[in-house]
Amino acid sequence: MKMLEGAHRRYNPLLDEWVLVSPQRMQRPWQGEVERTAPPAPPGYDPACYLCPGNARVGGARNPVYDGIYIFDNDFPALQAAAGGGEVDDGLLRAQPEAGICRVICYTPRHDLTMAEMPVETIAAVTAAWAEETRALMARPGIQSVMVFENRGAMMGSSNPHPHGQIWANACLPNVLAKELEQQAGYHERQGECLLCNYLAQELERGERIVAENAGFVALAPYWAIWPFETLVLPRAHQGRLDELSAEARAQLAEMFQRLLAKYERLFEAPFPYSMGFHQAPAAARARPGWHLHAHFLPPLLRSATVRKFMVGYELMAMPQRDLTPEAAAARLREMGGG
Ligand code: H2U
Ligand code: ZN
Repeated sequence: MKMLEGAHRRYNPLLDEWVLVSPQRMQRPWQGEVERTAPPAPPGYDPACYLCPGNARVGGARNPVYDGIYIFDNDFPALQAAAGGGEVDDGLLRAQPEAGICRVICYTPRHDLTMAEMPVETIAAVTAAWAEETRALMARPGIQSVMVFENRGAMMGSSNPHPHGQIWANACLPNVLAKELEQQAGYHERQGECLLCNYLAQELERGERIVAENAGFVALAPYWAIWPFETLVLPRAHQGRLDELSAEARAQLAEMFQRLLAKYERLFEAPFPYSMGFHQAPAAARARPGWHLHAHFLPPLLRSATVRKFMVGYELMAMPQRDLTPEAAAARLREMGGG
């Protein structure tokens, strides 16, 4: 396939949006420069951490002395089960109550581990908990979608290094899921095939953006990636939701996450900041059969753990732009070992 060497835009079929790519600005190869600011390793248990076993939370509750995974309702939830108050529908001024549930999931009692450092069995237990939460929350009346996500590192606004993620379940469809639904369902209605199954087949054939593969999952730098080292993790089989994965597939997902995160840590030579989230099929009837489960990893970093990319100026006002091509980013991540 042709590789465009000058400024060009690439199409994101999941969002029906374009990204500006300017490879001519990256003439020089990767210099491997690293500004080391590795913070001191945190302790295994931190008496001041609101997520460690046995500790008091900010909201007043106390965590049990848990020894596996611990999940609780967020003490400061952005969504509330009983949102009320009626609608505002006044010309261009519109508002609707938004009901939902926010949960916090601690992956392990160990305060000091990153997911890259956890045994694959521990990550597999986390994938089982994500699946169970998805099943239980989707079964609640009125819930449209369950978003499993993680903010890691102070740069992404996560104040606490304790390995944890969040789960938000909404009664309305969040913006990004609404766009992905339109795109995936629309593609399936037109072509009679799955957008991401077809995309994955094309990427596997080309190979140049593949980062890692195992029997069940593929991690790749999407053709239309916005963030320098953005990746997409896809099941090879057409699956819609986390709770539809077999135990074997969940173990494969855990292995893929461990491998991908270890690559990122080697690339940046430090535990690195990122946002990760699963896009799983919402309850809407239109979501099936076109929706293909996937996870996005969006690290804000450019060259090292301290050089970040900001989405500002033209990117904030017009469209996202990148210099490093996704092909070059995938090659860097592939080189980081662990295949
Ligand atoms: P991050 O994943 O961005 O670090 O956020 C942690 C969440 O933990 C955040 O949503 C919640 C915050 O509301 N939290 C509690 O539920 N209880 C606490 O005692 C502190 C933080
Ligand atoms: Zn802790």
